[in-house]
Amino acid sequence: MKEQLQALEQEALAKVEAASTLQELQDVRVAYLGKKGPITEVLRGMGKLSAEERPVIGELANTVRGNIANAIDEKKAGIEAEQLEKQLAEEQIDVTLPGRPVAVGGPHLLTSIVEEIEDLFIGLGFEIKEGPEVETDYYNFEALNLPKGHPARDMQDSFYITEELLLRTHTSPVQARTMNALEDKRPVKMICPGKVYRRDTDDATHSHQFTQIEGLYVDKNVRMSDLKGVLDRFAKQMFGEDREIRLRPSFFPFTEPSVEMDISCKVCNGKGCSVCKGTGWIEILGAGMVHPRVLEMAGYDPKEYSGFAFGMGPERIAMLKYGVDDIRHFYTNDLRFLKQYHQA
Ligand code: 2U9
Repeated sequence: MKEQLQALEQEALAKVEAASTLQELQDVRVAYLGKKGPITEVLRGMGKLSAEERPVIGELANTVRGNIANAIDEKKAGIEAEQLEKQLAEEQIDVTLPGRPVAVGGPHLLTSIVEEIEDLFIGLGFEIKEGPEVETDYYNFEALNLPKGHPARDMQDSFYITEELLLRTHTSPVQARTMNALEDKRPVKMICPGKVYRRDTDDATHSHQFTQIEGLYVDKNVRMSDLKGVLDRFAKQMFGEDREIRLRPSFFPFTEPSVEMDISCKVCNGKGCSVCKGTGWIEILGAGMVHPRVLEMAGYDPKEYSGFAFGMGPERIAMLKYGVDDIRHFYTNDLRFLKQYHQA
């Protein structure tokens, strides 16, 4: 039995030595020291031994078991140290390497243009107001002198949600709401930038969703000359101090009289070219004196108060200012387009 135990020890120690992974080591531990292992087996047969032999074999069996366990522990520590070393070598960080560049975004061209226009009008004393994109029929149309049956209210032109609710087709309801909400009918001097929606087929110059900036100034004695002065400042600050403006008669249901404003073409300086289609002028925005009925519906006495209003499309302003040839560029988010307009 003594030889048997010594042979087992040699065999187990050789397997421990040969093990190269923690799993192999664990297998050796189970095979030799486990409940069903050969050493346990030997100990079980001790009953058959003589009284003199029993303590000797018992002690030897414990020694053998201890030696194997120690060898396993030692080998385990060795394998673990090796693995740690390997892992540390693999995960080594070279702190002297330069960092990877982080891609930094920038404002969208449309955002920049809207902010530029906002800053310009804040400088002229206008406040910025915003309102809901889902509007009532009343504020989107009725309050703006677009009574039921008016062609602009056509289901074909607007995104209706219910009979009474629709996606706003312009930002004008924000002005109507602002005037209406004032109990004491104070002067109003505001611009409202925001998204608007129309049932249009998208092409190079049309989008079913686009942006508007509208302005309103209501006070006592507001005149057409005030409108002209504000628009002239806007045109010069936006497109260059050497720009001229001209106002042409037009029609909008919410203004009377109504005008459209052109600026002199920057490309040809008014001589006529392909950009201005030979006219020397480029249309920029619409405007007019607020219709007395619109003032009245908002609770302002048109005999006491008057006002001017204007509306423009920032996409169009950006297209003219930066030579963008397709309105869809603003909405398809091609980085090759957008990156051209990021300031460093
Ligand atoms: C109130 C009273 C009057 C807003 C106005 C325009 C003229 C205009 C268009 C320009 C191009 C819209 O972006 S566009 O498609 N707008 O020409 N808008 S006057 O007049 C108002 C608004 C609110 C209470």
